[in-house]
Amino acid sequence: MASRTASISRNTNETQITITINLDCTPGSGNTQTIDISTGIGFLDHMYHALAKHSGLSLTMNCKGDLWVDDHHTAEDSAIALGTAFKQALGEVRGIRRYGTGFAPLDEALSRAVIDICSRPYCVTDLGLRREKIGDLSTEMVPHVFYSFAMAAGVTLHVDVLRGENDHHRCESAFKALALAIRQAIERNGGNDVPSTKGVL
Ligand SMILES: [Mn+2]
Repeated sequence: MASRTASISRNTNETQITITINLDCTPGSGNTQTIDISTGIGFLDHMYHALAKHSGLSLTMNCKGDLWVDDHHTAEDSAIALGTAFKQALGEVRGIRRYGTGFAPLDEALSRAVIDICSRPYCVTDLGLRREKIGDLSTEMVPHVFYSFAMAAGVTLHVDVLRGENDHHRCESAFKALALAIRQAIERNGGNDVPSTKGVL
């Protein structure tokens, strides 16, 4: 089977990012899962780490962004780069489940994510975060990270935090739910079929 990997660089005046990704690092895949994330925003690293871990991805991400401005460019561009790398690693949408759903609790918080790997970029989120920031990440950037990833990856994505009191828990359960949805959607179905009535995605 062809490996599903990518290495990309994305450089602007605001951020310099390198990513390597391997979509096939679930336990039993024969590939060691390695995750090394550094964006300069600790909580964002924590979220990307959880996303990679529970998606079964190996992911190295290094982002040097203009954090002296604020966290916006770093959060946005790292998500764009991750989506770009994901799309490149996946290649032609063929022989995968395409749809994925994930539910993840974290203590009192519960989130649901639904993904369709369909080349129709769309993103709807309802996260209900109340704090201004979690660590050094502005909570307004969390839905924007999901949006930016979905646009770059070319996926339809719906993420809802269904309940929860603690914003760290709400946010982390949302990323974990997305991870489980991705893991299901990219799973090989043993065939080579394009999973669409159109015959192309
Ligand atoms: Mn945590």
